[in-house]
Amino acid sequence: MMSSLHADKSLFLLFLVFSQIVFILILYRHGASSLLQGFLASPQGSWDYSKTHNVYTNLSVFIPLSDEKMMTHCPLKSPILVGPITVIFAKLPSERGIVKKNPFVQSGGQYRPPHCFAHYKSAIIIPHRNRELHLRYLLYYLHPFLQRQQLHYRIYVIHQAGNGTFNRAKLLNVGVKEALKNEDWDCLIMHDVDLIPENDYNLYICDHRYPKHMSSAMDKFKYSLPYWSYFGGVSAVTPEQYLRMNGFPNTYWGWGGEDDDMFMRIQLAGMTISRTPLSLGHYKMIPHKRDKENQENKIRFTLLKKTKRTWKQDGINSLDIQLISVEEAQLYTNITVDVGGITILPPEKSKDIWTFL
Ligand code: BGN
Repeated sequence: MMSSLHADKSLFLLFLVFSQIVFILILYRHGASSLLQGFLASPQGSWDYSKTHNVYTNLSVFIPLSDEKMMTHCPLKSPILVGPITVIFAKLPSERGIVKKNPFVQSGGQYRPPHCFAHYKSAIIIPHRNRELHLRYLLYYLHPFLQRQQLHYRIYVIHQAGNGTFNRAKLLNVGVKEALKNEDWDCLIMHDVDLIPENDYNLYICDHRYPKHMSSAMDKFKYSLPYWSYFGGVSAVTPEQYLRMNGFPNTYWGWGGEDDDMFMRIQLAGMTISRTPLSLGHYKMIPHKRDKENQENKIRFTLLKKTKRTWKQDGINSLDIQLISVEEAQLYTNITVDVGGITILPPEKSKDIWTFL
C-alpha cells in the first residue's frame, strides 16, 4: 500500500517536471503570446470556416460603465470572440455608414474599450495610394475586428504623395516614426490594404520574443505559405524589435523583395520570426490588378544580395522624407508623405520621360 502510494507520488512529480519542461520549451521557442493564443484558440486546425459570423456580432455589449471609477482591466479572453468571420466584397459600405456602425471610434481612428482598461496597445500601419475602395473595405472589417479583441488601437494610413513608384517599406518606416510620436505603442502592425483577417482569435498583438508574421494563410496562396521565409502581408513587431533590425529598407521601389529584406534583417539582427498558426492566420485578399505605379522591382535580387552589407546604414536611421500632412480623419490618421524617388509625369505632359528627384 505504502509503496504504491510512493510510486504514485513519484509518477506525479515526474509528470510535473515534464510539463514544466514542455511549458518552458514552448515559451522559449514561440514566446508568451503563442501560449496565450494557444490557450484562447481552439486546437489547431479545428476551425470550421464554412460557419462564419458577422464581424459586428455582439459588439454592442461594450458600452461605457455608468461609474468610471469602477473600471477594471479587461479580461484576458474577450468574451465575444467568435472565430471565423464572414468576409465578402459585395456592397461597398459608405464612410458615413462605417462611422455609424463604430460609435466608440474616436477621431484619428483611435479606440479604447469604453468599459475596461485594455491589456495591449497596438498601432496598425497601412501603406496606401489610390486604393480608396480597398481601404473602405478594410476599415469596415478591421475596426469591429480589433474592438472584438478589446485592444487599445489606432489605425494609421500612410499615403504616398505623387505618382512615383510605390515604396511600401519606406512608407512603413514613416508610419512607425509618426505612430510612436503619438503613443508608446506595445505593438506595430504592418498591414497591407487589401488583406482582411478572417478569424478574430488571430490577436493583433506582438510576440515579445520575435517579430511575428500574421498572414500565414492567404486565400491567394490557397491558405498556405508561398514559401517558408515569407514575411509579407501582415506582420507585427514591437518598437524594440523594430529598432534592433534598423527598421525596414528604404531602397525597394516597386513590387517585390522588401518583405524578404525584412526577413533577412530580422536574422541579421540576431532574431528569428514567430508565426500565427496557419489555421488562425486566414486572410482574404480583395481581388485587384497590379497598380501601374507599382511595377515589378527588377533590381530586387541584387538588393537582397547586398542586405548583409547595407542593413545597418539603410533603415530607420537613414529615413529621408518630406512629411506633407498629418490629419485626423474619423476612421484613421491620414499621413501624407513625399518619399522621393522616381516620379512619372502626368500623361498630358509626359513624353514617356522618367524624372529622378
Ligand atoms: C516573392 C516576392 C515577395 C512577395 C511574394 C509573394 C521576391 C524576391 C525574390 C528573391 N519576393 O517572390 O516580395 O511578397 O513573392 O507575392 O520577388
